[in-house]
Amino acid sequence: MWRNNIIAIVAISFTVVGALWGIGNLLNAPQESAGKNVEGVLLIAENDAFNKTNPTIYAKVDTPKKISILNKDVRRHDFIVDELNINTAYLSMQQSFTTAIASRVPGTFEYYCSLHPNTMRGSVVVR
Ligand SMILES: [Cu+2]
Repeated sequence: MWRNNIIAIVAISFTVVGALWGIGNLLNAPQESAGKNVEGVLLIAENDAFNKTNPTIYAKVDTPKKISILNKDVRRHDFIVDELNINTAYLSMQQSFTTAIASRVPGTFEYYCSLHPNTMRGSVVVR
């Protein structure tokens, strides 16, 4: 009798813990959509230019756009967009930094490398 009660309690405990664990997993279910459909841009800093031509980067209002900056030069570069609060800090050779362009307002925002602002400079257009 006593022994049967113990077994019953242990069985109930397992059931309760199992149920709680299951509910916890449901509540914390990973967001399937997160990370999907995120368009990305890769900017390579090389020979004192971004992607050779410092291309204009386009993004949509209220839609974060992933952007990675990779430094392939021996010398350091950074990537700054003051108005969008983007600043990679100095990247040394083969270093990269990934962030997002995000803006709630449309506009044209200047990007540049603070070490070579004359040759590494372009526009981010959010529309
Ligand atoms: Cu630079």
